[in-house]
Amino acid sequence: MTELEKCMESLITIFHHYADEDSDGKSLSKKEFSKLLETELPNFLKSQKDPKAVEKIRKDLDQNGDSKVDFEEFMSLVVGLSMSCEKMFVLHQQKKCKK
Ligand SMILES: [Ca+2]
Ligand SMILES: [Ca+2]
Repeated sequence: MTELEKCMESLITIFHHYADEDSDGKSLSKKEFSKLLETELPNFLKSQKDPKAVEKIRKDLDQNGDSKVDFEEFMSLVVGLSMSCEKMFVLHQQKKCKK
């Protein structure tokens, strides 16, 4: 498999690892979502100073308002975070070049 294919597989595996904990394997309940964030994105959570950050993020992601996060909604978190990371990466590269 290529690197990109591996990344996509990881996203799916990680989502289901947490989503399958209760009887509804298609989406992350509040509990499953908090656990996923705490375990898989600890650095991102540390950067959020608001203690209700997880709750806020979940509400923002929940497009269809069923208070669960499905794969599509989870992907918008991954995409959003990846885009901010990419900006940091580019800034970092530019700094390196100037030296
Ligand atoms: Ca679930
Ligand atoms: Ca939802």
